[in-house]
Amino acid sequence: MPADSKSPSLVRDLVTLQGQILAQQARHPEATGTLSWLLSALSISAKIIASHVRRARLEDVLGAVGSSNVQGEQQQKLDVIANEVLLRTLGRREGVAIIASEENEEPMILRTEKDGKARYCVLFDPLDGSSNLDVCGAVGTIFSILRYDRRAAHAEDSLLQPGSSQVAAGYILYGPSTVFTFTIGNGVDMFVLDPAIGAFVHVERELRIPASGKSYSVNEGNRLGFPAGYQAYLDFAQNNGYSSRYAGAMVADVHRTLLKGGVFLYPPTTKAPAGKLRLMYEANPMAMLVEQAGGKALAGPGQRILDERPTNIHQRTPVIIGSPDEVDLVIQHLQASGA
Ligand code: AHM
Ligand code: MG
Repeated sequence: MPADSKSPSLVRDLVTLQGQILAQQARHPEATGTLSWLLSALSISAKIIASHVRRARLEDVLGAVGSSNVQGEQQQKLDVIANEVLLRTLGRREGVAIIASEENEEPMILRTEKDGKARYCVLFDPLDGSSNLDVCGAVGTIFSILRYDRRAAHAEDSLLQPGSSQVAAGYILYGPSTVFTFTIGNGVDMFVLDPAIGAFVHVERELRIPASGKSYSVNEGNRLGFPAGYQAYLDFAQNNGYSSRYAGAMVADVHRTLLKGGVFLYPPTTKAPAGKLRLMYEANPMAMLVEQAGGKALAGPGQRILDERPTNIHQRTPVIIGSPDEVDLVIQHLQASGA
């Protein structure tokens, strides 16, 4: 029976993550397929981590391991599991030269032969927002891919590139659905895992963030420790009908901001004067995604996150990220207060 607009169809026009990656690769005849292979490793890792997250209570892997990570923060059992999954899955791909994880003090230098096939460094936060796990809240994985610089004097120096050099970046949100969002620098694509067929299905092509949105996302419990400009912005937002939305997991908060508009903030505080979030594992990849979707990502007035020059792979940065009009409003308040 010919399909018409009224008859419901059981067979959707499915584009999977794998299909989309191969289609993008085909548009670049010079491509070797190495990046596609990495993205496919990330998608397999995402499916494995999603299944652990879903079964966490049943597998008795909730709670802390009792150790701290390099940031001095309590590691959850699932932080360790997600880290292992990514290290193993990516570590086997011969295109990967170096892996750096928020959970490991030192990067893993895997393959650095000058004439070898290794071309990329992969950095990730394996399970962002993991303190949400115990209460069945959303968590995520964030990744950033940099080109491996064979000319660097020390292999690790290859990692210390500004975010503007990222080749690809993305996140996986483990929520009511598992969502895979990424960019290779030509727009943002979004996929949702269809558990019935075990594949990520394309749901958004060239996603655009709304130009504005009356919603701010920040841990207001820290408000008294924020610089005056942030407090002035919050006064402005509250006097102008804004909603407050904060999941406590950057992936969930940035995901909502990308779809609905608004601004996500992690300001400097008196306790953490450089902010809490990590430049290379969290801020850079999210900044690339949001800019690719038409948004803005700054650390302060005139400080584009993607232009920050890292000196340490674990360094932190303040984050003001979201709809362009809303980021501008925050910056105006920071400038007015002399911040
Ligand atoms: P994590 O990587 O240790 O999970 O910490 C990062 C998380 C972000 O996902 C979230 O935005 C922020 O920390 C929440 O911090 P806070 O509890 O201070 O609001
Ligand atoms: Mg994190």
